[in-house]
Amino acid sequence: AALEADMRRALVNDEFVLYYQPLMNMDGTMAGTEALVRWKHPQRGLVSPAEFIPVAEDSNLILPLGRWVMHEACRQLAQWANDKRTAKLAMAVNVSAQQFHRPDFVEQVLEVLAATGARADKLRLEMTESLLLKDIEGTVEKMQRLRAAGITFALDDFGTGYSSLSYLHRLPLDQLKIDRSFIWAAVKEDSGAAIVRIIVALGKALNMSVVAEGVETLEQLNFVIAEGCQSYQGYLFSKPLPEPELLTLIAGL
Ligand code: G
Ligand code: G
Ligand code: MN
Ligand code: NA
Repeated sequence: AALEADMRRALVNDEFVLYYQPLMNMDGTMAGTEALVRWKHPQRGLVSPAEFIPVAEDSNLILPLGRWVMHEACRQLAQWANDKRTAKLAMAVNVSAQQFHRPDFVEQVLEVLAATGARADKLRLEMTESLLLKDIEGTVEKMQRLRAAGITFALDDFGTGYSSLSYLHRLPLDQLKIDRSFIWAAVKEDSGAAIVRIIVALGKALNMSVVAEGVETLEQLNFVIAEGCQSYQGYLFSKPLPEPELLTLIAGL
C-alpha cells in the first residue's frame, strides 16, 4: 500500500520513463523497439517494472500508468517518423490484462494514435496468453477493431502461460515471442531445443513471425537463426536503453 501511494505521487510528478530495447532482424537491421517502463524514483533511483507493475496491476493504477506508457510510446514513435534513421522502426508496447479488458480500450488506443500522430501500422501490442484466453469472444472482437486500424499483435512470453492451441488459431496474432527460459534451455538441453523448434513450426503454420527473446550469447543466436526465428531481442545486442542511447546505437550501425 505504501508503494501504491508512492506510485500515485510518481504519476503526478512524472517520474516514469520509457526505455527501448531493440528488436533485431537476423540480417542485422533493427526492426523496431519494445518500450519498457522504468520508475526514476527520487530516493531509490531506477526501479524495475518487475517490482511495480504487479503492484499497479493489483490496484487500478495500471490504468493511468498503462495510458501514460501508450501515450509516451506513441509520441516517441511519431517523433521517430520524422528522421530517416528511425522512420522504419516499429514500437511494441506491453499491455496488461486489466487495461485490455476495459470496455473503452480500443477507443483509448485510437485516441492516443490520433493525438500523437503515430502510425497505427508501426504500433504492436504485446499481450500474454492468460490475457488473451480470458473472454475469447470479446478479445477477438477488440483485436479485430484495432487490426482494422492497422495495429498488429504479439503474443509475449509464449510457452509460459496457459497455451491453448485450440484458441491460438482464432486470435489475429502477427508474432510469437518465445520466452527467454526456452532460449536458455535450448542450448543446454535437448528438450529446450525441441520446444523452440515446435514453436517456430507453430508460428509458420499459423502465419506468425517468431521472435527469440532473451538472447544473451552467440551460441543462442546461432541456434535460433538455424531454427528459423525471424528476429531476436536480448542483451547480446542490447539491453533496454533510454532514447538518447538508443539513437547513439543506431547511429553506429
Ligand atoms: O524491462 P524488464 O524486463 O525489467 O520488465 C519486467 C517486466 O515488466 C516484464 O514482464 C515486462 O513485460 C513488464 N513491463 C515492462 N514495461 C511494461 C509496461 O509498460 N506495461 C506492462 N504491462 N508491463 C511492462
Ligand atoms: O515480459 P517481457 O518479455 O515484456 O519482458 C521483457 C524483459 O526482459 C525486460 O525486463 C527486459 O529487461 C528483459 N530482457 C530483455 N533481454 C534480456 C536478456 O537477454 N536477458 C535477460 N535476462 N533479460 C532480458
Ligand atoms: Mn514484452
Ligand atoms: Na516477453
